[in-house]
Amino acid sequence: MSDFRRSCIEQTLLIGTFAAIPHPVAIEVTAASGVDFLCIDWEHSQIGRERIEDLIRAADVHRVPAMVRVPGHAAEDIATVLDAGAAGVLVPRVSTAEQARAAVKATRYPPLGARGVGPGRAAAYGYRIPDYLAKANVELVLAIQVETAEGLANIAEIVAVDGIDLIFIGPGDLSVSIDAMGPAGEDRLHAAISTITKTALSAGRAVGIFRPSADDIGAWSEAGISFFMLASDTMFLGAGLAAGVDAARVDGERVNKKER
Ligand code: 3PY
Ligand code: MG
Repeated sequence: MSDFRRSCIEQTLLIGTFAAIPHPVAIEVTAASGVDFLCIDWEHSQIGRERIEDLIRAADVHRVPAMVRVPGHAAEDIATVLDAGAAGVLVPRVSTAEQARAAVKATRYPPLGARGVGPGRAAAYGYRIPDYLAKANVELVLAIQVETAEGLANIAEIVAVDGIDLIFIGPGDLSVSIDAMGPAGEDRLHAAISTITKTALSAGRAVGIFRPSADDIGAWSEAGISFFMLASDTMFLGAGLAAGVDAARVDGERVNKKER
């Protein structure tokens, strides 16, 4: 089994981030930061299919597992990113056990699933297909997102689906879907996240969540969540730049009193 999948399944603390900047330089900078993994976000950023393979390659240079969040449930998209060498896949908006089973079918080779065999990068462009077939089912991480009211209602059936490694909570979509946005919805959102977490953990599934900042990682770890997607490269770039500009302005204006 890959170290990445073992760590996911054994619920070791893992800290990663979304990669939304479609350039290998951004991937290399992110990979060198000390993250345990990164997740190329094909759902919410403008990244083309060919570029995804180059982004995975850039993460591989640093030996950081790169998973990909696919845009939807299409088996072809899951096959594409796995053929490109992704360490795992994150499938968004899984709301029923049937959708969870379809994700397993697309990710796993027979007998667990029905993924097609091909000469992609993951199989050394066709030179190591038998080697890849022998290890893919045990090495690849399959994470599904539960982030809708329907998914919340069906959580017990979803977590019971064999072949899923990790239930990943998307608090943004979940808050919109259950009408729990903003401070007024905080308690309801918290309760929904706790329900998903407890149900998944009691079925033996690891749990992950997106957090925009590191402030409450400890609190969610105490609740049993072990896999954290901390913001994204674009969010860190924006926050880092804004903090630097603010600090420079304060220090500069301390001595430069001229009006703008
Ligand atoms: C959400 O918050 O909806 C997400 O999908 C975060 O990854
Ligand atoms: Mg979402």
